[in-house]
Amino acid sequence: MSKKRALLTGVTGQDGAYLSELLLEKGYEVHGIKRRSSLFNTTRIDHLYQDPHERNLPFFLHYGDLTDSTNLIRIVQEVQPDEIYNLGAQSHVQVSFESPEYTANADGIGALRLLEAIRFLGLEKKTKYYQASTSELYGLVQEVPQTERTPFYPRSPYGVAKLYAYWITVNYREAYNIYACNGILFNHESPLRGETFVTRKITRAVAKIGLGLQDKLFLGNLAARRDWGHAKDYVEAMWLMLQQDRAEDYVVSTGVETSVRDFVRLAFQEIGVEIEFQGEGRKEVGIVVRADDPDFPLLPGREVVAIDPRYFRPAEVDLLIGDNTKAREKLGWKPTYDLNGLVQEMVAADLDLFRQNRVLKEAGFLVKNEFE
Ligand code: NDP
Ligand code: GDR
Repeated sequence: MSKKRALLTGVTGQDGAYLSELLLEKGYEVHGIKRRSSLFNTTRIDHLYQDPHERNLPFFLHYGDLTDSTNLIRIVQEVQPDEIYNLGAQSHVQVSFESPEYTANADGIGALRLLEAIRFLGLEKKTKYYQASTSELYGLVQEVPQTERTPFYPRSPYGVAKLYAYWITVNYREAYNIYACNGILFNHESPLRGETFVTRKITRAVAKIGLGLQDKLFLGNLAARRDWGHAKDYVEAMWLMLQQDRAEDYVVSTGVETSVRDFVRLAFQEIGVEIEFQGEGRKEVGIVVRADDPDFPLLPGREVVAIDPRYFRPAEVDLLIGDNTKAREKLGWKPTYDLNGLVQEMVAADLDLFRQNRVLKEAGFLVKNEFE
């Protein structure tokens, strides 16, 4: 039997990298769409992509963009995928307030373009479609925990764009009988997480503060609560959704919520540092109480966390926590990482990264920008 063929948008992102690995392990031929960039943007997948002349993994990259219909149609026609995973997006909530129209185009209409490509090319019976939907659809809390039936109330241009993508996926399933699913994924993180999302920003800062490369970590809303899982677990759920008899939508979450403030505490604990938060509102600060590990000798009383109002959002999502009962029961999926395991892996990876950079710096080979 010939290999199953998958086409991924967002292949250069966090989830694209983990999902590519998973699909290659499962024997798929994997095709990814990457954007043209003036700098290399394939760091997360370089270990999978080899020189075409030496290739041994069935992993192929195509230039493209979710805002470009003709390009998407051509790639879908060439690849004739059994499965499309639409992971590409302007995925940063705060940035969506700065670039709302672009976010709507890529994140909302992008999904429509792919679904139309399936229909236009007559692939309705062949090609299954996964839409990267999000807990940001719930936005302003209507119900706790959130399930597949909880009403949506998005709170950002990103959330609103993803709401369109969610419903157009449902609509093409019902109107044209396309096997199309929404994975309503809650926040998922990893050492590959983009540096400006809050978890990675925290673990990078903890590593750099511990190694004496940064003074302080500036954050926005410390009270926000999220349900954080590991990306490696969540890409497994994406794949499972496309292997069922019927296309349906699923919440994927851990069912445990934690505040940003507690995530900071946990991350500092990984380097043996206990911190305490003092003060209120925009004056709140995180102070070192104790530092047990001689490798990270932070002085008690030192202020290592402070608030910078620029990181507050025009409209905030206060609390997200998902009920993953349906995914557990119907997909047989469950998370294998808990929050401690996730934080441990992320801090350890960032310590490795910045230790290497420190060695390079001391030897006079500073990698530019890596300390920024
Ligand atoms: P990332 O931000 O890490 O990756 C996004 C990917 O989309 C990158 O490959 C990026 O390319 C690509 N991309 C951005 N704009 C376009 C465009 N116009 N055309 C084509 N590709 C584009 O996101 P994640 O991997 O974390 O998330 C994957 C998907 O899941 C996203 O759709 C996100 O919105 C959604 N999601 C994520 C959750 C999470 O917690 N991680 C939770 C729920 C949903 P480049 O590398 O060139 O920037
Ligand atoms: P989110 O993730 O908005 O949930 O979207 P992010 O990590 O950006 O924010 C989580 C919460 O932390 C608060 N916060 C800060 N956030 C950032 N980025 N930087 C800060 O300095 C900071 N300080 C506090 C935020 O206000 C927020 O409440 C992510 C993305 O991956 C989306 O694509 C995805 O759909 C959702 O998760 C589920």
